Amino acid sequence: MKNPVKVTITGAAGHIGYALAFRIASGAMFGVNQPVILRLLEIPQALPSLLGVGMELEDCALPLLYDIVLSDDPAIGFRETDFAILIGAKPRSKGMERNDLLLENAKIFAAQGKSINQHASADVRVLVVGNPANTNALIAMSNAPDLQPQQFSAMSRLDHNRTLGQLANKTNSKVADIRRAIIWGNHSVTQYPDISQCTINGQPAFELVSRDWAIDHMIPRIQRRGAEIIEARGLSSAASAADAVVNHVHDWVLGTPTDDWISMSVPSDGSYGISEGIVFSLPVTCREGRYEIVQGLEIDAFSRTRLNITEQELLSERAVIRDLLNQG
Ligand code: NAX
Repeated sequence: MKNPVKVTITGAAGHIGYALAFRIASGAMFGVNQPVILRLLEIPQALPSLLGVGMELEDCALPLLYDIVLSDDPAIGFRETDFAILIGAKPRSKGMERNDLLLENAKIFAAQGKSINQHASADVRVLVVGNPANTNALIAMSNAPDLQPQQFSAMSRLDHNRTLGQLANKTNSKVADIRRAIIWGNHSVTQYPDISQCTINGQPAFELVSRDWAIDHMIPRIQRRGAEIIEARGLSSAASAADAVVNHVHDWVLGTPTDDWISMSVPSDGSYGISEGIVFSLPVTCREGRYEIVQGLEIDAFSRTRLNITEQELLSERAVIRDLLNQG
């Protein structure tokens, strides 16, 4: 057996954390030959519940799970960790304005960025899930000056998977036969789910569905899928979000298939004319634990308009939390 990888989950007693921990510990993220140590981090009020999660993990007697650390201290939670999955965030409460939510979360992610910088493995990979995920990732990254920006990402894989699901459903095809979906931009209602590059069994998606269907039905549905789930379940997406976390980290570490790419929110490097200094969802391929932004895709006038809208939203989010950037 290999040496265990250490994985920190913040907000581990929450809905997504609860759905995620067991999947990581059973081998879904890194494969069935890779042992793991889980470092589960919570706020003090949630420690009793976290203790219960720890007990259940123990009761699974999972052969790959070498150790479980439960803590409310980031210095312990992030100690020498290889993967930091930042799920814990402040939810929007009644009467809270969007900017208040941004600022409240900015404080959490600035502190966590500093702590990761100080305590995590030098090669740590960070995935931010807690909303507003893209801007939280930007804050964490800019508060970790000893780490490379490329070690930070935010999750748009759930939106990517939702796009595959919708397209498979509409075309009566299998998800496994679809390639090259893209989520551009922010994990929010301005995101742009793009199927213009998609193929289904090698055939361009736009030979099987109309552009009008994509514009009038698919795009708005993906953009508002989170709300649709809440309406149906009375709770927000948890299992599907945990599954997307597994997919995101799995592909980042173990690589993407040769004929496909995935969507990851990563620090913009100016590709596709997107401003640098924001965390933007883009198509990427992964090899040997590193991602590379797919280059050279054609951006038509419709796509450009959509890219601009979501870019502007991220720039305005950044303006709200500007004071918390580069505090490292
Ligand atoms: P829950 O409220 O069930 O759980 C959040 C947990 O985080 C709680 O147990 C809380 O005690 C803990 N927490 C809060 N602040 C913390 C801190 N500073 N350190 C450690 N733990 C802390 O929410 P859940 O349904 O699990 O969702 C978590 C986050 O994921 C939310 O911000 C949500 O909006 C976001 N989502 C992001 C998605 C994405 O695709 N990027 C999709 C799913 C989800 O909506």
